[in-house]
Amino acid sequence: MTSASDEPARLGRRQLLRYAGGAAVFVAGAGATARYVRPFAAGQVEADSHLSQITQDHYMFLGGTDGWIGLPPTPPTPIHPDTMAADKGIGLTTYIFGFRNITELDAPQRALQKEKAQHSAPLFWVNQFDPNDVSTEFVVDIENLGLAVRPDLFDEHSLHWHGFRNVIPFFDGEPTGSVAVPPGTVFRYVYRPREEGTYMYHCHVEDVEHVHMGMNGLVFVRPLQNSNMSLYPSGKYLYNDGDGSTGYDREFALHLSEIWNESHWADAHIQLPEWSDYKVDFALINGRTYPDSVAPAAPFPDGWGEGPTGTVVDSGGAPWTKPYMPVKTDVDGVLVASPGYEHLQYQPATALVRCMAGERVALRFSNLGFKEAAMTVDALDMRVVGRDATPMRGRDGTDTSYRTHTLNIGAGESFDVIVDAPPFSGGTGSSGLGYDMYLLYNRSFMRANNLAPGGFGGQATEIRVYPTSANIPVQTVPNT
Ligand SMILES: [Cu+2]
Repeated sequence: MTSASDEPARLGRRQLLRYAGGAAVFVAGAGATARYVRPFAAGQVEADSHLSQITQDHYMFLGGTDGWIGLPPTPPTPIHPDTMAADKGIGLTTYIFGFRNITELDAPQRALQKEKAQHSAPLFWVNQFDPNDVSTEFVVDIENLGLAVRPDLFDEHSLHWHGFRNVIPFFDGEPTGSVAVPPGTVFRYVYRPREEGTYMYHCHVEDVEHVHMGMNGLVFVRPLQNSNMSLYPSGKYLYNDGDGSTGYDREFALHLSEIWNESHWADAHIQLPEWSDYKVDFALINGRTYPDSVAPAAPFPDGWGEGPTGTVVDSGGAPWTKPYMPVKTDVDGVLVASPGYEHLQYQPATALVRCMAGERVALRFSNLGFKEAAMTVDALDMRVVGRDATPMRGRDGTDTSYRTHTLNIGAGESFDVIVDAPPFSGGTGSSGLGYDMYLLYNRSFMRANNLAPGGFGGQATEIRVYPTSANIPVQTVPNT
């Protein structure tokens, strides 16, 4: 931990000389501070002295590579399912580029994650920057692991935090205006997230291709107001509202993306797609189509599980405090699938919304498909309290929140909504499910099917409202 008084002043000439002999690059950030970032060889992360100052709740390490995901396989066409994926035998269908969370892997494990990307990119969350405590900076390292299926390519990757309003160009990830990360190297991004709300991130290298191929995900910033129990009992808020109006009991991050089969097949088979032919074959939530979207998340890491005092706790009852989703990996550092859902091995996030009657449920939406999504829930109001990481307030503080059944979410837009879970009605219909089910779906029919007969699919998930007697544990991790 460092305090504001420990914060280094502008770099002196001596420091500059010390670093300038290598590949170091210096950046004078906004304001009076300076920070260094430097590319360094893969495997050298542990040796970096700066890392020792970073606490684990403010740090993440992402790997960028290629991989395969499993989407509905029917009806077969020459390009879907991709025969190269089908050969893997667990229901994989589609080639992707993507990110992986490699924070907890050692160097030998990280080296094995080539061709093991996931989609969507790992969900992570950040506390709003506290100007009185520079240790609340958030640090993300990215290692470019290379592309296993396309060794002919030497594509760089980067991290663009979409919507971040005060990023210095050096950390913006747009490769012609700043820098990108070549294969075999690691680059460090440093953020001071001053505006709370829901954002998204993606690779910005050849971005039409890399974003669409899967290098996109959701990131959100928790407000400094959090843990103030006097405005809302849970002490959890979407914004620094000052009045508890954005307080919630449970939160769910729902990231929208799209798959155009032809481009994915073309990248795997050394062909060039014609991007003006773009169309949406599969529309996804958290990297999955319905009903996979309501299938279980990937298993928790060993020693972690669902407990009475927090949704994700270790065997001693301590809650998960790391700033990203807990997922289990095997001895090689590879993602582990839930039993029976082997085709979702590289799509670890669920989009299921689970709550109890009377609770306030926060839904964080972001869209990094190329098309607008009309996300609809017919029987429940969604109260829109934030948009593009901005609270629904006029300049004079006027409340501009509104209620709707449909959110029209354009590409690159985010919405924060709160749903008041209605009283339990005894279970949906005569199904005896034990919960009331409300479908949350894209009302465009072309986005709400799986290119096959068989009813609803595509960009849809379920809101399941249980009776309070269900005693669902207090949530410590989103989407649980
Ligand atoms: Cu990339």
